[in-house]
Amino acid sequence: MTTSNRREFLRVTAGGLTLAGLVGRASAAGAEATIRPGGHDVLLVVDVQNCFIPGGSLAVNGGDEIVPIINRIAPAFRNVVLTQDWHTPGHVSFASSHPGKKPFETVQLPYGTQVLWPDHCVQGTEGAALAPGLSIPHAELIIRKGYRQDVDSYSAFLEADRKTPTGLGGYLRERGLRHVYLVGLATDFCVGWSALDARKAGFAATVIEDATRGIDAGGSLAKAWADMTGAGVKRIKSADIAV
Ligand code: VGL
Ligand code: ZN
Repeated sequence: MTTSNRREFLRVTAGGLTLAGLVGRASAAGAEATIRPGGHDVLLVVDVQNCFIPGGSLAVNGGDEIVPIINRIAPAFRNVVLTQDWHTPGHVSFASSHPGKKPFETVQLPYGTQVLWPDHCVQGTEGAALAPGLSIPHAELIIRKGYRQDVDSYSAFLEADRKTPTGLGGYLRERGLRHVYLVGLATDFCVGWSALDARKAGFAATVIEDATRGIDAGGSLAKAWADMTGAGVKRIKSADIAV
């Protein structure tokens, strides 16, 4: 290293330290947003529907609180896909379709154990509509799921028989979208299952934690986070996204 090179090196290093100090202060104040979504990233907004917010038939606590958070970060994503839970009347996942059964009990179906729910998100009803105030005009696709009478679908990728694709995986792949950022309802069902299936299908997956809320039936929320962490799903906060 020549003397002038060394002087330049020291100057840059000193500058770097000053910058690091500033960044450190910003992050101590909680103001550091490090993630800038790009052309291979997609925001997947799961089931932000009337049924799942307070006042709805399968209300998730605080479900309405995520709407302004999602509205704030959505413009940072060039690509946004929404999902809608979209059941037939008398759907197999409804407790009302199983005489003697109550919501949150289970039944055995040909594809395995099914949790039974209050009637919710019936096709074309007000309950199935997107939550009021959700504002993502540039969203490109709405994937509907759970529309077959005898099969539920928590996941946006694969129905509950675990073999029928919704088409979302193919759509994302064809469009070169590789990293799925998930928000919406509910953390421990549709968001969690979608994140796990995204990983299984070879996508990177990140849940934006404060833009989700859980149902938490019988420890399901802790289990969902453990399963997601084990599968390599990342967990961030909305403040980490540069908007
Ligand atoms: C959901 C239960 C039943 C969800 C949908 O969106 O998480 N949960 N149907
Ligand atoms: Zn459902």
